[in-house]
Amino acid sequence: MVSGKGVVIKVFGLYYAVKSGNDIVNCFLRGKMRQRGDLHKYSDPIAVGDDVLFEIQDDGAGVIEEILPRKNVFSRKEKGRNKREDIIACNLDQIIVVQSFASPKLNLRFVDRLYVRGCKGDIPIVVCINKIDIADDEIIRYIKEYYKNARIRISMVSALTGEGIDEFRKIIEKRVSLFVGNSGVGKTSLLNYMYPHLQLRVAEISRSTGKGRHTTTNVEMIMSEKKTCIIDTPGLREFGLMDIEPAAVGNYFYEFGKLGALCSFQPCTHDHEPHCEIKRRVDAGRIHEDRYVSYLNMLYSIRDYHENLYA
Ligand SMILES: Nc1nc2c(ncn2[C@@H]2O[C@H](COP(=O)(O)OP(=O)(O)OP(=O)(O)O)[C@@H](O)[C@H]2O)c(=O)[nH]1
Ligand SMILES: [Mg+2]
Ligand SMILES: [Zn+2]
Repeated sequence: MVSGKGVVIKVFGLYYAVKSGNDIVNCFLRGKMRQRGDLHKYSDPIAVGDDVLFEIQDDGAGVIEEILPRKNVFSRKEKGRNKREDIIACNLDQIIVVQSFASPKLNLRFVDRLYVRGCKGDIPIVVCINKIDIADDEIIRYIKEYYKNARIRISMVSALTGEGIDEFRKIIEKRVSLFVGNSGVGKTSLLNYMYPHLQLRVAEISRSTGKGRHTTTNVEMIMSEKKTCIIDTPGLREFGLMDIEPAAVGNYFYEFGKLGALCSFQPCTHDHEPHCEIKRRVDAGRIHEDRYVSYLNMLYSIRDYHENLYA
């Protein structure tokens, strides 16, 4: 019996593709692993990015015997008490939130939600805004204004012309990065531009907005040179923030940060309380109003969820 250690690079049904050295071994999971208490809350106990120990049986089939401890887990949970968590990937160095300036339309609230999700899981976030070739100065200025003082790293690039890619490449080199973003923003196109030998499948140029159809259908880890690992995902639309307390949401907005201590009410959620320092700064134009609205949006959806849960 041959045994080995590897990393899960793709999940398909009950099978897992495990990369070990230069080999890819198709494995299934030893039954007892599905019974393990700590993994029971997940819809699938193993995900892309997992380090595993496996054995190859005499009949040639690979069997995963052990999942090694995880550095972190990026998961998604649907609303509802009995829903299990889907792990999207684990053992990440960073999450790259990919957006496009247009087609599909820029969605900074989505970025903000993912940012909070990542912070909560202690995973650094980098924002990459693609298709700068079709951007005008106004939208570029808007994005910079929106995130002023937010301490969020933003890379503006084009997978078509290559603008900004050299700098972006430095961010992902030698790290394990998860690419997330709605369908059509160009996640796979960026990977193809940087690593042309991969020849990953992207949407046809003729497809207009990317809504409703996914070109990438599986989460998959792509290895490239110099220990760079990238995990491409199908367009991700929703993920919950239900495990965050309403009063803690503001802590994830860096530019609100320490100001919260100056609010008269404690704890302050910066929406209805009088003499709120955050609201004062929004009125004075020091925090972007749309970013504040994005905060309120998150606060209300989390609050709604908590209220309905205990109602
Ligand atoms: N103008 C312009 N178009 C781009 C750029 N990058 C990608 N596109 C186009 O955007 C469309 C979608 O690209 P994909 O790479 O398939 O997008 P994706 O994010 O991987 O989408 P899913 O796999 O469905 O999640 C394609 O038609 C690309 O040609 C860019 O930098 N500029
Ligand atoms: Mg894709
Ligand atoms: Zn306040």
